[in-house]
Amino acid sequence: MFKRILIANRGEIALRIIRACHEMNIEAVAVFSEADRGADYLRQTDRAVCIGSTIPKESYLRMDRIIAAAEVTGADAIHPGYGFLAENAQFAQMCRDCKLEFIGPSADAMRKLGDKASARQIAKAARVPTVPGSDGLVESDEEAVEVAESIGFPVMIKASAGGGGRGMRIARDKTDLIAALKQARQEAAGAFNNDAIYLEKYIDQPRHVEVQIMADQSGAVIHLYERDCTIQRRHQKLIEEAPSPAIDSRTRRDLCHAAVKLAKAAKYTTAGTVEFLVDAKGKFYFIEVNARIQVEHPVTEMLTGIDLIKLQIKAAAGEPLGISQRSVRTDGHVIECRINAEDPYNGFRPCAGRIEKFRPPGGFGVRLDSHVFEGYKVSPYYDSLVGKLIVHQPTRLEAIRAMQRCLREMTVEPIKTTIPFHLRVLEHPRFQAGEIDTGFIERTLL
Ligand code: MV4
Repeated sequence: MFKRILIANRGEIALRIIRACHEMNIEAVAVFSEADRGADYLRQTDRAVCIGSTIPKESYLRMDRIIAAAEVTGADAIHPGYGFLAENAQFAQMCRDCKLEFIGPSADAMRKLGDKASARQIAKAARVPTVPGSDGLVESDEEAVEVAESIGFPVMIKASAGGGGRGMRIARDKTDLIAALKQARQEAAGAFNNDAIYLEKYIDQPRHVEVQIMADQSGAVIHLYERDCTIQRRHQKLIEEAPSPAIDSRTRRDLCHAAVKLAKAAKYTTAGTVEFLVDAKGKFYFIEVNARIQVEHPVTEMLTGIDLIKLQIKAAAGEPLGISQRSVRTDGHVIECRINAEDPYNGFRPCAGRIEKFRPPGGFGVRLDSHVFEGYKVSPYYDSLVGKLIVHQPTRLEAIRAMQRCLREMTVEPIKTTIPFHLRVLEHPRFQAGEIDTGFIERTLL
């Protein structure tokens, strides 16, 4: 097992990883930017090293400084958390070249899955259902028209280097398609330095359901069931829950089995998430893989009673998972609300500033993953997450009620937060009935 892990991240996820390390008797080394100097969570670490100025490019994205910090502190592994360098295959390779274990999959698996057209082909070859579309990249306008006419309009043009909703465009007919292809290529070239694109049939009003997987280095892969992340705004998730209210037990079995098949085909190791779209009929289609631990991982932890960060570290250290698929059981229903420092009445504009009053909620089945406290200054330079509120109850209705109670109990002042918006979603009859799709927020509440 590792002796000392360097955490190449900040905020709530850094604290989450520090806690897991200490429970495993592993020392935790933090890196921090000038903006995070003096932050409370840094006091929980055994060492903390400043790696640069406030802007991410000069600190949390500086691979050279992070590796240097690991070397001078004698760390034997690096945990990237989510965001920043978590899905950077070059960084993963650099760590391993420096004899530092990167807590994540191999650089090779990351590259193959990070390229969406390539991930689609791996899925197809493994007989995992994919959205009907092009066989790999589309190389010309003629090919795009041919594919679109065979699958039928509307179609979605996606950047192969994109993901998470970046670099997508809908085309409703042939004229639309020609113009959209050009724009999509230009955008992709600008945003990702890669103009490769592929085509998919447009799925109308889908739900977003993802499967948590964990794989050790001997080829054993388990799934830890699904999370439903359909409640999003502009590709930012707001609420996640499990089990998904949208799928029956047969679909669940097939979905989870598909995710495991894909992970095996890609020789995936450690923690990952396989994303699917679920259409109005309940049919599912693979869309992409997230090669990291995700923000919403606590939903699965509460549902299964399994600490995913500890399991991820174990897998990265080359140990067997020690958990069989049969022993993964789910219990009740879990809902998570992301509490962001944003003004929901003003286009979700980020609201940085000092938290003067902070009262966390509590009670039965309540978990708050947060690094903030009274006196904490929310920085405008980083994502605006101030905490994740997770409730665990026997049924979905009880979970909704408990979440409403917690959101009313919680106080974060004077900065604006998404708390009142969450209350509006939770009280909506359509949300309560589980009748939602990815357009719900925009159509119903904005
Ligand atoms: C789609 C789609 C409809 N049809 N692909 C957006 C995020 C990225 N992971 C995939 N996304 C979508 N891909 C096809 N072929 C609709 C979306 C989509 C979406 C997906 C999940 C959650 C929220 C969404 C919001 C808008 C669009």
